[in-house]
Amino acid sequence: HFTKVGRVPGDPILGLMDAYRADPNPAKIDLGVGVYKDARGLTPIPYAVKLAEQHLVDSETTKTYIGGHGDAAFGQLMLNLVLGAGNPLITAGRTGATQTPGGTGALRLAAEFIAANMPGRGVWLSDPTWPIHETIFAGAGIKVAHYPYVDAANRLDVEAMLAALERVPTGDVVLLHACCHNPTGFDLGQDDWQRVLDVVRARELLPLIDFAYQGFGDGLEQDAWSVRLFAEALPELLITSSCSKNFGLYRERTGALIVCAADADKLTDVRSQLAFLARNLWSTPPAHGAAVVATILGDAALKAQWVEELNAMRQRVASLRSGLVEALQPFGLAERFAHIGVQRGMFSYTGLSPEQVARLRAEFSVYMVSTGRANVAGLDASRIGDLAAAIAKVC
Ligand code: PLP
Ligand code: TYF
Repeated sequence: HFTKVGRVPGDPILGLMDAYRADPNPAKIDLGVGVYKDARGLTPIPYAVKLAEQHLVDSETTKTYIGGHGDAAFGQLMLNLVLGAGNPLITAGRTGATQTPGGTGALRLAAEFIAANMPGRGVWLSDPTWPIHETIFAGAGIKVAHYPYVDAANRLDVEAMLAALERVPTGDVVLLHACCHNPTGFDLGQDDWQRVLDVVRARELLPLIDFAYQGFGDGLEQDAWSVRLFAEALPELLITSSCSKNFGLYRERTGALIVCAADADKLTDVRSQLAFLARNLWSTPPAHGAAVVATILGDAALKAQWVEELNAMRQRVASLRSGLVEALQPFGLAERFAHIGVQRGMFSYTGLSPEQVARLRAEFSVYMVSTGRANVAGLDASRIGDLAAAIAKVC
Protein backbone atom coordinates (compact mmCIF):
# COMPACT_ATOMS: atom_id res chain seq x y z
CA HIS A 1 0.00 0.00 0.00
CA PHE A 2 2.73 2.45 0.87
CA THR A 3 5.34 1.45 -1.69
CA LYS A 4 4.68 4.47 -3.89
CA VAL A 5 4.70 6.95 -1.01
CA GLY A 6 7.62 9.34 -1.37
CA ARG A 7 9.09 11.80 1.07
CA VAL A 8 8.48 15.52 1.23
CA PRO A 9 10.83 17.90 2.99
CA GLY A 10 9.82 19.24 6.41
CA ASP A 11 8.92 22.87 7.05
CA PRO A 12 12.19 24.80 6.62
CA ILE A 13 11.16 27.42 9.21
CA LEU A 14 10.25 24.89 11.90
CA GLY A 15 13.37 22.90 10.90
CA LEU A 16 15.47 25.88 12.02
CA MET A 17 14.18 25.32 15.57
CA ASP A 18 15.73 21.84 15.63
CA ALA A 19 18.97 22.98 14.00
CA TYR A 20 19.31 25.76 16.56
CA ARG A 21 18.59 23.42 19.46
CA ALA A 22 21.26 20.99 18.24
CA ASP A 23 23.95 23.69 17.90
CA PRO A 24 26.36 23.39 20.88
CA ASN A 25 27.77 26.92 20.42
CA PRO A 26 26.83 28.83 23.61
CA ALA A 27 26.94 32.11 21.65
CA LYS A 28 24.24 31.00 19.18
CA ILE A 29 21.49 33.44 18.21
CA ASP A 30 18.02 32.28 17.11
CA LEU A 31 16.31 34.61 14.65
CA GLY A 32 14.42 31.78 12.95
CA VAL A 33 10.89 30.72 13.76
CA GLY A 34 8.43 33.52 14.43
CA VAL A 35 7.74 33.25 18.11
CA TYR A 36 8.21 36.08 20.58
CA LYS A 37 11.05 35.66 23.06
CA ASP A 38 11.79 37.64 26.17
CA ALA A 39 15.19 38.89 27.32
CA ARG A 40 16.02 35.40 28.64
CA GLY A 41 15.26 33.79 25.30
CA LEU A 42 12.05 32.21 26.58
CA THR A 43 8.62 32.37 24.98
CA PRO A 44 6.67 33.29 28.09
CA ILE A 45 3.13 32.49 29.12
CA PRO A 46 1.58 35.89 29.90
CA TYR A 47 0.63 36.30 33.55
CA ALA A 48 -2.92 37.17 32.43
CA VAL A 49 -3.10 33.74 30.73
CA LYS A 50 -1.88 31.99 33.88
CA LEU A 51 -4.53 33.76 35.96
CA ALA A 52 -7.26 32.91 33.47
CA GLU A 53 -6.16 29.28 33.38
CA GLN A 54 -6.22 29.10 37.17
CA HIS A 55 -9.72 30.51 37.12
CA LEU A 56 -10.78 27.94 34.52
CA VAL A 57 -9.34 25.02 36.48
CA ASP A 58 -11.39 26.13 39.47
CA SER A 59 -14.62 26.90 37.67
CA GLU A 60 -14.85 24.60 34.65
CA THR A 61 -17.66 22.09 35.06
CA THR A 62 -17.65 20.11 31.81
CA LYS A 63 -15.54 19.08 28.84
CA THR A 64 -18.46 18.29 26.60
CA TYR A 65 -18.25 19.47 22.99
CA ILE A 66 -18.61 23.10 22.13
CA GLY A 67 -20.58 24.00 18.98
CA GLY A 68 -19.24 24.12 15.44
CA HIS A 69 -18.59 27.86 15.69
CA GLY A 70 -16.87 27.35 19.02
CA ASP A 71 -17.20 29.33 22.22
CA ALA A 72 -19.88 31.98 21.65
CA ALA A 73 -18.46 34.38 24.26
CA PHE A 74 -15.04 34.07 22.64
CA GLY A 75 -16.58 34.84 19.25
CA GLN A 76 -18.29 38.01 20.47
CA LEU A 77 -15.20 39.23 22.31
CA MET A 78 -13.03 38.59 19.24
CA LEU A 79 -15.43 40.67 17.12
CA ASN A 80 -15.00 43.49 19.64
CA LEU A 81 -11.23 43.11 19.66
CA VAL A 82 -10.85 43.02 15.89
CA LEU A 83 -13.65 45.30 14.67
CA GLY A 84 -13.93 47.51 17.75
CA ALA A 85 -16.63 47.32 20.42
CA GLY A 86 -19.79 49.01 19.19
CA ASN A 87 -18.90 48.57 15.51
CA PRO A 88 -22.19 48.95 13.59
CA LEU A 89 -21.56 45.65 11.79
CA ILE A 90 -21.81 43.89 15.15
CA THR A 91 -25.03 45.61 16.15
CA ALA A 92 -26.50 45.00 12.68
CA GLY A 93 -25.74 41.26 12.91
CA ARG A 94 -23.62 41.53 9.77
CA THR A 95 -20.54 39.87 11.25
CA GLY A 96 -19.74 36.64 13.05
CA ALA A 97 -16.70 34.76 14.30
CA THR A 98 -16.09 31.05 13.91
CA GLN A 99 -13.52 29.70 16.36
CA THR A 100 -10.74 27.78 14.61
CA PRO A 101 -7.58 25.88 15.57
CA GLY A 102 -5.26 28.90 15.31
CA GLY A 103 -4.96 31.38 12.49
CA THR A 104 -3.90 28.46 10.31
CA GLY A 105 -7.25 26.76 10.91
CA ALA A 106 -9.01 30.01 10.01
CA LEU A 107 -7.04 30.19 6.77
CA ARG A 108 -7.82 26.59 5.93
CA LEU A 109 -11.51 27.10 6.66
CA ALA A 110 -11.51 30.24 4.50
CA ALA A 111 -9.83 28.27 1.71
CA GLU A 112 -12.42 25.48 1.92
CA PHE A 113 -15.19 28.07 1.91
CA ILE A 114 -13.81 29.77 -1.20
CA ALA A 115 -13.26 26.45 -2.99
CA ALA A 116 -16.76 25.19 -2.22
CA ASN A 117 -18.80 28.37 -2.58
CA MET A 118 -16.86 30.51 -5.04
CA PRO A 119 -15.58 27.90 -7.49
CA GLY A 120 -13.09 29.12 -10.07
CA ARG A 121 -12.01 32.16 -8.05
CA GLY A 122 -8.26 32.59 -7.69
CA VAL A 123 -6.47 33.75 -4.55
CA TRP A 124 -3.79 36.43 -4.84
CA LEU A 125 -0.92 36.44 -2.37
CA SER A 126 1.82 38.99 -1.79
CA ASP A 127 5.24 38.07 -3.18
CA PRO A 128 6.67 37.08 -0.79
CA THR A 129 4.22 35.81 1.81
CA TRP A 130 4.11 33.27 4.64
CA PRO A 131 4.92 29.99 2.82
CA ILE A 132 1.96 28.22 4.44
CA HIS A 133 -0.41 30.58 2.60
CA GLU A 134 0.85 29.06 -0.65
CA THR A 135 0.25 25.47 0.39
CA ILE A 136 -3.06 26.00 2.21
CA PHE A 137 -4.82 27.53 -0.79
CA ALA A 138 -3.19 25.20 -3.29
CA GLY A 139 -4.11 22.29 -1.01
CA ALA A 140 -7.76 23.34 -1.14
CA GLY A 141 -7.59 23.18 -4.94
CA ILE A 142 -7.59 26.95 -5.46
CA LYS A 143 -5.57 28.67 -8.15
CA VAL A 144 -2.88 30.73 -6.45
CA ALA A 145 -1.30 33.82 -8.01
CA HIS A 146 0.88 36.64 -6.71
CA TYR A 147 1.10 40.40 -6.61
CA PRO A 148 4.46 42.13 -6.07
CA TYR A 149 5.14 43.57 -2.62
CA VAL A 150 8.85 44.31 -2.24
CA ASP A 151 11.18 45.36 -5.05
CA ALA A 152 14.64 44.04 -5.89
CA ALA A 153 16.19 46.64 -3.60
CA ASN A 154 14.15 45.31 -0.64
CA ARG A 155 11.72 48.23 -0.47
CA LEU A 156 7.94 48.12 -0.20
CA ASP A 157 6.65 48.61 -3.76
CA VAL A 158 3.09 49.88 -3.44
CA GLU A 159 2.92 51.07 -7.05
CA ALA A 160 3.76 47.62 -8.41
CA MET A 161 1.29 46.06 -5.98
CA LEU A 162 -1.53 48.36 -7.08
CA ALA A 163 -0.72 47.94 -10.77
CA ALA A 164 -0.94 44.15 -10.36
CA LEU A 165 -4.18 44.30 -8.36
CA GLU A 166 -5.73 46.39 -11.12
CA ARG A 167 -5.32 43.39 -13.42
CA VAL A 168 -6.76 40.80 -11.04
CA PRO A 169 -9.89 39.18 -12.51
CA THR A 170 -13.12 40.55 -11.06
CA GLY A 171 -14.33 38.47 -8.14
CA ASP A 172 -11.00 36.94 -7.19
CA VAL A 173 -9.77 36.87 -3.59
CA VAL A 174 -6.84 39.02 -2.48
CA LEU A 175 -5.03 38.09 0.72
CA LEU A 176 -3.66 41.07 2.65
CA HIS A 177 -1.64 41.13 5.87
CA ALA A 178 -3.32 43.54 8.30
CA CYS A 179 -0.03 44.42 9.98
CA CYS A 180 3.43 43.02 10.72
CA HIS A 181 3.76 41.49 7.26
CA ASN A 182 5.28 38.02 7.34
CA PRO A 183 8.03 37.65 6.12
CA THR A 184 9.05 41.22 5.26
CA GLY A 185 7.90 43.42 8.18
CA PHE A 186 6.92 46.09 5.62
CA ASP A 187 3.39 47.37 6.26
CA LEU A 188 1.19 49.54 4.09
CA GLY A 189 0.63 53.11 5.27
CA GLN A 190 -2.90 54.48 5.70
CA ASP A 191 -2.81 56.17 2.29
CA ASP A 192 -1.65 52.91 0.71
CA TRP A 193 -4.51 51.01 2.36
CA GLN A 194 -6.96 53.55 1.01
CA ARG A 195 -5.62 53.05 -2.50
CA VAL A 196 -5.74 49.26 -2.17
CA LEU A 197 -9.33 49.60 -0.99
CA ASP A 198 -10.18 51.67 -4.08
CA VAL A 199 -8.83 48.97 -6.39
CA VAL A 200 -10.51 46.19 -4.41
CA ARG A 201 -13.81 48.03 -4.70
CA ALA A 202 -13.43 48.93 -8.38
CA ARG A 203 -12.51 45.36 -9.35
CA GLU A 204 -15.03 43.80 -6.95
CA LEU A 205 -12.38 41.68 -5.27
CA LEU A 206 -12.99 39.83 -2.01
CA PRO A 207 -10.33 40.73 0.57
CA LEU A 208 -9.14 38.10 2.97
CA ILE A 209 -7.20 39.91 5.68
CA ASP A 210 -4.77 37.79 7.69
CA PHE A 211 -4.51 39.31 11.16
CA ALA A 212 -1.97 37.18 13.00
CA TYR A 213 -0.13 39.91 14.91
CA GLN A 214 -2.71 42.28 16.39
CA GLY A 215 -0.88 44.36 18.99
CA PHE A 216 2.64 43.66 17.73
CA GLY A 217 2.82 46.53 15.24
CA ASP A 218 1.78 49.87 16.69
CA GLY A 219 -0.87 48.77 19.21
CA LEU A 220 -4.09 46.78 19.49
CA GLU A 221 -6.31 49.52 18.06
CA GLN A 222 -3.76 50.98 15.63
CA ASP A 223 -3.07 47.57 14.07
CA ALA A 224 -6.79 47.02 13.45
CA TRP A 225 -7.08 50.27 11.45
CA SER A 226 -6.90 48.63 8.02
CA VAL A 227 -9.30 45.85 8.99
CA ARG A 228 -11.86 48.35 10.26
CA LEU A 229 -11.44 50.55 7.19
CA PHE A 230 -12.24 47.60 4.92
CA ALA A 231 -15.09 46.39 7.13
CA GLU A 232 -16.71 49.80 7.02
CA ALA A 233 -16.27 50.36 3.30
CA LEU A 234 -17.12 46.94 1.87
CA PRO A 235 -20.20 44.75 2.05
CA GLU A 236 -18.19 41.53 2.37
CA LEU A 237 -14.91 40.62 4.03
CA LEU A 238 -13.04 37.63 5.45
CA ILE A 239 -10.64 38.07 8.38
CA THR A 240 -8.42 35.37 9.85
CA SER A 241 -7.43 36.23 13.39
CA SER A 242 -4.85 34.45 15.52
CA CYS A 243 -4.39 34.49 19.31
CA SER A 244 -1.08 32.64 19.07
CA LYS A 245 1.29 35.59 19.30
CA ASN A 246 -0.60 38.30 21.14
CA PHE A 247 -1.88 35.95 23.87
CA GLY A 248 1.19 33.70 23.78
CA LEU A 249 -1.16 30.74 23.23
CA TYR A 250 0.69 29.21 20.26
CA ARG A 251 0.22 25.52 21.05
CA GLU A 252 -3.33 25.93 22.29
CA ARG A 253 -4.37 26.54 18.66
CA THR A 254 -6.66 29.52 19.12
CA GLY A 255 -8.01 31.73 16.38
CA ALA A 256 -11.12 32.75 14.48
CA LEU A 257 -12.45 33.22 10.98
CA ILE A 258 -14.47 36.43 11.01
CA VAL A 259 -16.96 37.00 8.22
CA CYS A 260 -18.62 40.28 7.33
CA ALA A 261 -21.65 39.91 5.05
CA ALA A 262 -24.06 42.31 3.37
CA ASP A 263 -26.87 41.57 5.83
CA ALA A 264 -27.75 39.33 8.76
CA ASP A 265 -29.58 36.83 6.60
CA LYS A 266 -26.60 36.33 4.27
CA LEU A 267 -24.31 36.01 7.26
CA THR A 268 -26.46 33.13 8.48
CA ASP A 269 -26.10 31.43 5.08
CA VAL A 270 -22.33 31.82 5.12
CA ARG A 271 -22.03 30.63 8.72
CA SER A 272 -24.07 27.53 7.94
CA GLN A 273 -21.50 26.70 5.24
CA LEU A 274 -18.60 27.34 7.62
CA ALA A 275 -20.05 25.04 10.28
CA PHE A 276 -20.55 22.37 7.62
CA LEU A 277 -16.97 22.68 6.34
CA ALA A 278 -15.48 22.84 9.84
CA ARG A 279 -17.34 19.65 10.74
CA ASN A 280 -15.42 17.82 8.02
CA LEU A 281 -12.11 19.37 9.04
CA TRP A 282 -12.04 19.21 12.86
CA SER A 283 -15.66 18.75 13.93
CA THR A 284 -15.54 21.22 16.79
CA PRO A 285 -12.55 23.36 17.77
CA PRO A 286 -10.31 22.85 20.80
CA ALA A 287 -11.82 24.71 23.75
CA HIS A 288 -9.06 25.66 26.14
CA GLY A 289 -7.31 28.56 24.39
CA ALA A 290 -10.58 30.22 23.46
CA ALA A 291 -11.83 29.88 27.04
CA VAL A 292 -8.63 31.57 28.24
CA VAL A 293 -9.06 34.42 25.74
CA ALA A 294 -12.74 34.84 26.64
CA THR A 295 -11.86 34.90 30.34
CA ILE A 296 -9.25 37.60 29.78
CA LEU A 297 -11.22 39.79 27.38
CA GLY A 298 -14.36 39.45 29.50
CA ASP A 299 -12.73 40.74 32.68
CA ALA A 300 -11.57 44.35 32.89
CA ALA A 301 -8.70 43.68 35.29
CA LEU A 302 -7.40 40.65 33.39
CA LYS A 303 -7.70 42.51 30.12
CA ALA A 304 -5.72 45.44 31.47
CA GLN A 305 -3.05 43.01 32.69
CA TRP A 306 -2.87 41.38 29.26
CA VAL A 307 -2.72 44.70 27.37
CA GLU A 308 0.17 45.75 29.58
CA GLU A 309 2.05 42.53 28.84
CA LEU A 310 1.33 42.80 25.12
CA ASN A 311 2.55 46.40 25.11
CA ALA A 312 5.77 45.27 26.79
CA MET A 313 6.32 42.62 24.08
CA ARG A 314 5.77 45.17 21.33
CA GLN A 315 8.04 47.73 22.98
CA ARG A 316 10.79 45.17 23.43
CA VAL A 317 10.76 44.32 19.73
CA ALA A 318 10.72 48.01 18.79
CA SER A 319 13.74 48.74 20.99
CA LEU A 320 15.61 45.74 19.53
CA ARG A 321 14.97 47.14 16.06
CA SER A 322 16.33 50.58 16.83
CA GLY A 323 19.14 49.05 18.90
CA LEU A 324 20.28 46.88 16.01
CA VAL A 325 20.32 49.77 13.54
CA GLU A 326 22.32 51.79 16.08
CA ALA A 327 24.76 48.95 16.61
CA LEU A 328 25.34 48.75 12.85
CA GLN A 329 26.33 52.44 12.80
CA PRO A 330 30.02 51.95 13.74
CA PHE A 331 30.33 49.54 10.80
CA GLY A 332 28.95 52.13 8.40
CA LEU A 333 25.87 49.96 7.86
CA ALA A 334 23.14 51.98 9.62
CA GLU A 335 21.84 53.44 6.38
CA ARG A 336 21.93 50.16 4.52
CA PHE A 337 19.85 48.52 7.27
CA ALA A 338 17.67 51.51 8.20
CA HIS A 339 14.61 49.55 7.04
CA ILE A 340 14.92 47.34 10.13
CA GLY A 341 13.79 50.34 12.16
CA VAL A 342 10.90 51.08 9.80
CA GLN A 343 9.52 47.54 9.59
CA ARG A 344 6.88 46.40 12.08
CA GLY A 345 6.24 43.25 14.07
CA MET A 346 8.65 40.42 14.69
CA PHE A 347 10.01 40.02 11.21
CA SER A 348 12.58 41.84 9.19
CA TYR A 349 13.42 41.17 5.61
CA THR A 350 17.06 42.13 6.16
CA GLY A 351 18.10 42.07 2.53
CA LEU A 352 20.84 39.56 3.38
CA SER A 353 21.40 37.01 0.61
CA PRO A 354 21.05 33.24 1.09
CA GLU A 355 24.86 33.04 0.96
CA GLN A 356 25.20 35.64 3.70
CA VAL A 357 22.57 33.85 5.80
CA ALA A 358 24.49 30.59 5.34
CA ARG A 359 27.73 32.27 6.44
CA LEU A 360 26.06 33.79 9.50
CA ARG A 361 24.96 30.32 10.51
CA ALA A 362 28.23 28.54 9.70
CA GLU A 363 30.58 31.12 11.18
CA PHE A 364 28.54 32.74 13.96
CA SER A 365 25.70 30.30 14.79
CA VAL A 366 23.19 33.00 13.84
CA TYR A 367 20.01 31.31 12.61
CA MET A 368 17.56 32.99 10.25
CA VAL A 369 15.43 31.93 7.28
CA SER A 370 17.46 31.62 4.06
CA THR A 371 15.41 34.38 2.42
CA GLY A 372 17.07 36.81 4.84
CA ARG A 373 14.07 36.97 7.16
CA ALA A 374 15.11 37.60 10.76
CA ASN A 375 12.82 37.25 13.75
CA VAL A 376 13.95 40.36 15.60
CA ALA A 377 12.08 39.19 18.71
CA GLY A 378 14.55 36.30 19.02
CA LEU A 379 17.35 38.69 19.90
CA ASP A 380 18.73 39.25 23.39
CA ALA A 381 19.54 42.95 23.93
CA SER A 382 22.95 42.04 25.34
CA ARG A 383 23.85 40.31 22.06
CA ILE A 384 22.94 43.12 19.66
CA GLY A 385 26.59 44.17 19.33
CA ASP A 386 27.66 40.60 18.50
CA LEU A 387 24.95 40.30 15.86
CA ALA A 388 25.88 43.65 14.30
CA ALA A 389 29.53 42.57 14.15
CA ALA A 390 28.57 39.25 12.55
CA ILE A 391 26.39 40.99 9.96
CA ALA A 392 29.23 43.41 9.19
CA LYS A 393 31.58 40.44 8.72
CA VAL A 394 29.39 38.86 6.01
CA CYS A 395 28.55 42.14 4.23
N1 PLP B 1 -0.67 34.01 9.33
C1 PLP B 1 0.58 34.47 9.43
C2 PLP B 1 1.02 35.57 8.53
C3 PLP B 1 1.46 33.92 10.35
O1 PLP B 1 2.71 34.38 10.43
C4 PLP B 1 1.02 32.88 11.18
C5 PLP B 1 1.98 32.32 12.09
O2 PLP B 1 2.24 31.92 12.94
C6 PLP B 1 -0.32 32.44 11.05
C7 PLP B 1 -1.12 33.03 10.12
C8 PLP B 1 -0.92 31.33 11.85
O3 PLP B 1 -0.77 31.35 13.17
P1 PLP B 1 -1.35 30.22 14.11
O4 PLP B 1 -1.95 29.16 13.28
O5 PLP B 1 -0.18 29.72 14.89
O6 PLP B 1 -2.35 30.91 14.97
O1 TYF C 1 6.53 32.36 10.06
C1 TYF C 1 6.77 31.98 11.19
O2 TYF C 1 7.90 31.78 11.61
C2 TYF C 1 5.60 31.78 12.16
C3 TYF C 1 5.56 30.43 12.81
O3 TYF C 1 4.63 25.92 9.61
C4 TYF C 1 5.31 29.27 11.91
O4 TYF C 1 4.44 32.10 11.49
C5 TYF C 1 6.18 28.92 10.89
C6 TYF C 1 5.94 27.80 10.12
C7 TYF C 1 4.85 27.02 10.36
C8 TYF C 1 3.98 27.37 11.38
C9 TYF C 1 4.21 28.49 12.13
